[in-house]
Amino acid sequence: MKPDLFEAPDYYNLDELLSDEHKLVRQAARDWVKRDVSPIIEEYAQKAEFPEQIIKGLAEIGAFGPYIPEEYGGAGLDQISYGLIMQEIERGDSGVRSTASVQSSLVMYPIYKYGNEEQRKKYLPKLASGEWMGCFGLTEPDHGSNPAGMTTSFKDKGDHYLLNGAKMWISNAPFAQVAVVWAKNEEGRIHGLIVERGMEGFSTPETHNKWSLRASATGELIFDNVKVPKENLLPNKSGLGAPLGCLDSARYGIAWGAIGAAMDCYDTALRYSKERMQFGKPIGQFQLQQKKLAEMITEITKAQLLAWRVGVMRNAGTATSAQISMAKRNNVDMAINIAREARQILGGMGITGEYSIMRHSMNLESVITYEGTHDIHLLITGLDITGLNAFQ
Ligand code: TGC
Ligand code: FAD
Repeated sequence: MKPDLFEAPDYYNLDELLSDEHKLVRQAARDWVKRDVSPIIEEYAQKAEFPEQIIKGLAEIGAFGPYIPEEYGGAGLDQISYGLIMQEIERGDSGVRSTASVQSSLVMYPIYKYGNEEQRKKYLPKLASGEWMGCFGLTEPDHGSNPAGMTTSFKDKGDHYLLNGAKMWISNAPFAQVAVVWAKNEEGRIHGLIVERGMEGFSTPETHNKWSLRASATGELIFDNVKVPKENLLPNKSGLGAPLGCLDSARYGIAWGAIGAAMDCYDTALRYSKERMQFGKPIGQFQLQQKKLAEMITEITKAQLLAWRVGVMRNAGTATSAQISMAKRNNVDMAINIAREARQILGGMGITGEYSIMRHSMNLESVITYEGTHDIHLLITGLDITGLNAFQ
């Protein structure tokens, strides 16, 4: 792969909206991606393997629990810093950002928000340091967009719960020590349970043959009469709103992360367009290529403003789920379109692993599907503005 020459675009001087702390946090993440991710990521994506050696670095840049209070091992940062960290990581690779998103928003967040003090103290510091990795089990083979229909269930057996069922498409599953699993009790109410690797009847087979997110490990969670200690139930929230509340946090991170992937594609294509000569001119001098590049920077700038504004509202505690959905949907769509256009600017070279664009493009096919598909987020906006439910 070519050396990482990335220079971040900032067409509207949006840095003026950031504090010194935001810029420091971003710089640390950016430096780390250049040093520890860019040189190895193509090779790991090609061999479809998660680079476990990056876990320590992710913890050091504050990517595990950026907004979790420091007393639990988190970085105690605000939502803009969290977003900027996700942007920088996904600039390197969406799969690496997935690992961080899941650990922070889908494992640490529910334990922090819905767990008791004992659970927070037991799990959060180890998850923040990367000593333990976590995964989040909501999706099932027959219930993806409609998680309310889940069939994974648990029964109260007096001194423990007995868990049965299966989850599918679970990021980090093959190596996670801890799984936050959503399952129904005997009354059909959804609860979160912390399941640990090593519990009898719990297995995590890896999902192979992915053409997308190849540097992220994906797997299933199988529960065959797993005895879960009663103290592993998250006591402070139940119902579908509990897992969906975690998704708000992760979807917000993705809205920023997608900007990173788009920036990387744009920056690569811009540089290439000034170096690649055809018909005696740099291809960037042709209007057709300029149109692509000009539209890319316009869309990136709009996406940056959207993400920043949602971040401000999240800091104030006023962002609605529907507002977050709009940002996730818009920004991922923006990134996938930019990846496609940028790939064309590179001609044949664009399909090779010499450049990051094709990898981003393939990764974004997962990003536009997980955490709620492109369609589902549109329907969330539709419901919000009309008051009419078009899901069912
Ligand atoms: P609905 O009746 O609308 O809602 C049920 C209850 O949940 C509440 N709620 C929310 N709460 C917090 N945050 C949200 N975003 C919420 N959305 C809804 C709602 O108020 C209600 O509460 P209550 O108290 O009245 O019961 O539920 P529905 O069954 O009609 O479904 C709505 C729908 C389709 C929008 C929802 O199911 C959905 O978002 N589906 C998409 C599923 C999804 O996003 N799955 C993601 C799995 S995790 C993942 O992909 C990780 S990838 C990670 C990585 O690698 O980065
Ligand atoms: P389906 O729900 O079957 O949807 C298929 C198509 O139908 C989509 O186009 C969808 O938009 C459309 N559709 C569905 N319902 C409607 C409707 N009401 N109206 C109109 N169109 C509709 N899940 C986890 O729980 N944890 C994870 O860590 C995780 N990681 C993932 C990693 C990867 C790489 C991938 C690909 C997925 C991951 N997921 C995870 C699962 C992901 O959240 C689901 O794939 C996603 O929610 C969609 O579900 P589905 O794949 O079952 O598609």
